[in-house]
Amino acid sequence: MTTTRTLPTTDDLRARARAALKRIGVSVPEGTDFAARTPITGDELFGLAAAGPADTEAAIAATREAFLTWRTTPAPRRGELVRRLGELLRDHKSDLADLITIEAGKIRSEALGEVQEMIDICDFAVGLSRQLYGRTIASERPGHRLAETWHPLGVVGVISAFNFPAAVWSWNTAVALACGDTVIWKPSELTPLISLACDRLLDQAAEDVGVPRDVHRLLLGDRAIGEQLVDDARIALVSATGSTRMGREVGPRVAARFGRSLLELGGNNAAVVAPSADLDLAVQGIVFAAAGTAGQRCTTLRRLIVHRDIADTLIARLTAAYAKLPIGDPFDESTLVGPLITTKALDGMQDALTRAQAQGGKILAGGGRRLADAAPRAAYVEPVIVRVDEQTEVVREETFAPVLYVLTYDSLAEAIALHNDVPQGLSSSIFTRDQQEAELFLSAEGSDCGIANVNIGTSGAEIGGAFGGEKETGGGRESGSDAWRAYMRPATNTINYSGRLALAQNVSFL
Ligand code: UN1
Repeated sequence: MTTTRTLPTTDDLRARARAALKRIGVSVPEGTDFAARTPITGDELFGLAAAGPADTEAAIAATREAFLTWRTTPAPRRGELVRRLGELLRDHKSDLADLITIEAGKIRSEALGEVQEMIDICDFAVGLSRQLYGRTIASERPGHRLAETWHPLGVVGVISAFNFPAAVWSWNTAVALACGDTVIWKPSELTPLISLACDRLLDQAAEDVGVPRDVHRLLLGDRAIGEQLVDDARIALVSATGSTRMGREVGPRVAARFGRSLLELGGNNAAVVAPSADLDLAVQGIVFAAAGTAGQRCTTLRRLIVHRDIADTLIARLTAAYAKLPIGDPFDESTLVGPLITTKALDGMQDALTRAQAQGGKILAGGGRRLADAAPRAAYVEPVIVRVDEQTEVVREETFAPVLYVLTYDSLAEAIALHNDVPQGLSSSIFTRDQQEAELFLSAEGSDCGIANVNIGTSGAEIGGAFGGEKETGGGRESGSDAWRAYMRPATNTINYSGRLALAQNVSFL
């Protein structure tokens, strides 16, 4: 594995962030409550002010008030706001990507990809604003019509994670606004600058199309804000992305007040590689899914289930590919693996590797730390491949780092059983040229995940499909397809135009 020799200085990164924020129209933040920092050097960039309980209360009251008029604004008119947001995202694509790289450490091409994902969901939501279809249903009574009408839900609280600091906000916000909801956003404390930039652009879009500013609010700060949103009955839907541990708290608390939650939690995604697989394609797909984004996607490939006959060949090709992965400065065009978000994430990875070895695992490639002298407060690591004989405790957990566990199988039934034998159920894939195997993997007795792919890795989903997963992943679906229904409430209407009262189920009364 090669390492970039130099890293930008924290001063360079601060200047670059300041310039991007300025072009977007955000004045450089000031405050002392917490700091924006960069994983590229591990240093602080700017001090920031955090929202307190009174700010959160004011945001809830304002977005609730705005909802009362937004819900009756015609949906295609609501779509105009989202269209304008999409235009502004296009105009500022490069600056937004800079902020994502500076705060989340993504390599340039993945940061640009994240902004593209935002642009794409805006396009999708503009179309959606003319397609919030309900059904008509055949009534059992003469002279009656049954219909289903979809109404806006209320204020949506969006709690998002550091790893897709902008795209996950946009999936929720673009769709929620088109659906007639208003939005409060509580981003990760690790990515406040990109949040300020997105908030500013949505403000600008609202001003440009003549929509009240209070259709959305941003609240920067710690988990107390999230807790206030979770417990407040005026927040109709809490859409939360993060760890299963976080979801275990959010889900029951929202349910206790009969609110709705949409949970997008941990994954432990696997790929099955069958004997007929095209290995060139499989190697490329596996390396991107396992080592890309430094293993910090919820869709990252964490388990490889390889047929015994091709295991040695595939492992040799993967270790050779891993040996060439350029690690380092995410702004350097040749880098493929940027930093982990914090040294705490590095500790988590090292702990997982120690446990994996104690549980019988053997490290086949990578696992070392890089650039520790140049940037002791940053966390650059070599993506690692660990051979395991069974799915021990550590293999069944999500470690948010580039750790790929490799297991072997003899029959497809065994591969599918191994595949599904983890608590999480987000994304999955099979590499095969055998159509029967592929169809079986996608069938009801195949993968139990919300996303199941053939001849492509587990990560990098398009926005057009619904995104989310089962079991401890939380069951939520966001972005495309009919995920919009989570942001609206259906009303069933019975309309009697017969002039007589006819009761259903032939009931007679009076
Ligand atoms: C996430 O990691 O929370 O499918 C989202 C993907 C991206 C989204 C990942 N489109 O990898």
